[in-house]
Amino acid sequence: MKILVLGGDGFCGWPTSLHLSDAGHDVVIVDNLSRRQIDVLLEVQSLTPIAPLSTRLSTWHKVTGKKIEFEFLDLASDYDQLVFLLKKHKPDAIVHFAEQRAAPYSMKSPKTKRYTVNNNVNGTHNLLCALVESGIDSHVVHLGTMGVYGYGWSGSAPIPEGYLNVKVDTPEGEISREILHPANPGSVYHMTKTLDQLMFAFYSKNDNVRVTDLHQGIVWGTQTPQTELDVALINRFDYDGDYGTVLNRFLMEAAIGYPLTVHGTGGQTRAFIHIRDTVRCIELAIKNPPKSGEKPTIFNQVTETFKVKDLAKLIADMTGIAIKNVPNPRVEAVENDLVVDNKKFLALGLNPTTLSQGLMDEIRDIASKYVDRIDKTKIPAKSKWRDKTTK
Ligand code: NAD
Ligand code: USQ
Repeated sequence: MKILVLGGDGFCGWPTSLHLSDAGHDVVIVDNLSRRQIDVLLEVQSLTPIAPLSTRLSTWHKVTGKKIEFEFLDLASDYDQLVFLLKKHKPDAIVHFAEQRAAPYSMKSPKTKRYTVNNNVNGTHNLLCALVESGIDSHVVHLGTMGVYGYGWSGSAPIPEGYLNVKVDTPEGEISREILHPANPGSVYHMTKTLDQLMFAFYSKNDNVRVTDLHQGIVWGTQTPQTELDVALINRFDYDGDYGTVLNRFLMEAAIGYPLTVHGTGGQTRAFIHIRDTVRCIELAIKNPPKSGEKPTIFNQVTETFKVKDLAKLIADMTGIAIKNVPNPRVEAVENDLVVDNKKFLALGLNPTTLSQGLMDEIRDIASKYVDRIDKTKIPAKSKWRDKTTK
């Protein structure tokens, strides 16, 4: 298949591009390299030494003989170029990762809030609009988030895969309906993902665009079999207070003996998936597209759920590192339970990597190896959800 990977230079996009290329697909990466630019602005760098994209691509060619093309394009603003690109490549599938994905960064300032909305909402809408204008019938596989649902407001009822069956009282009696699960975002970033899913619902209904929306949990780990083939193929690892996600931050902190930064009580339960499973799920989604005219297919792309404090305890027990409960910069529930239905990927053959299998390897092979690259001043999470002057 011909596959465009939008955001193919990023943490999930790079290993996915290699995985799909390795599986024999003809892959084209589309990216504006904004993630690398944000690192420059934040004066931080990936814990792992990531190579420039041209080096990544030439190394992949040298090591495997396979070619991945690159198109530099800003999805949120280069609309005419996008239409041209779709007509040129006529992709069978488009994997859409190209969004600003950090909740803390999205809450940092009015500027980053507006950037996140403009970038993410315009990017997704441009893609859908350009597909209709170009007449190209590609299957869009979008990376959404578990955070569109909120985290566990339905108590012990598992969060379904996208749609909820509800009963509606009418004068003629009760009727049953299937609706998109109510949106309950916890940050400006998560809000953009709830807007994405409305755009998908509209464009699939109105224009028969075929969409799969993957509501993914927090991705942990770094490497896949393909990124391990050469050091120039290494994946990025974000550890800073804006882009570092909780489990990878704890692994980095354990490697340098920095007390594990648990926000508040650590009673927040979240869903997780290893990067190796992310790339497999995306391939499974590409192989199982919805039919033209069908509503978007939604998968919950998660393999396990954990409370933050239990993750910290697990790593503290393994390494002897202390835990430090720091004031929570976010507005979020002090404690929540989270039960998630993930039957669809399991039914398609996903064999999940569990946390216990990879934690120590990750500390040894990645976090400890690159400790010299860590700037400790970048570890604290400083982006606050609410200004001190507001209630
Ligand atoms: P990332 O920031 O590492 O990668 C995103 C890539 O998209 C970057 O290479 C960036 O340069 C590019 N990009 C951003 N805006 C663009 C634009 N307007 N035009 C072209 N390229 C653009 O993020 P990631 O961790 O790889 O996440 C990828 C997707 O998966 C995101 O949409 C994110 O919301 C979703 N997701 C990530 C996680 C996670 O834990 N990392 C979990 C759930 C969902
Ligand atoms: N947390 C800590 N200590 C830390 C960092 C985070 O206790 O040092 C806590 C946070 O307060 C939060 C939880 O850990 O309760 C998760 O935070 P996170 O930064 O790991 O994850 P989040 O902000 O939810 O975002 C990440 C990705 C995002 C993706 C989302 C999936 O950055 O792109 O959409 O995970 S999900 O969480 O399932 O919505």
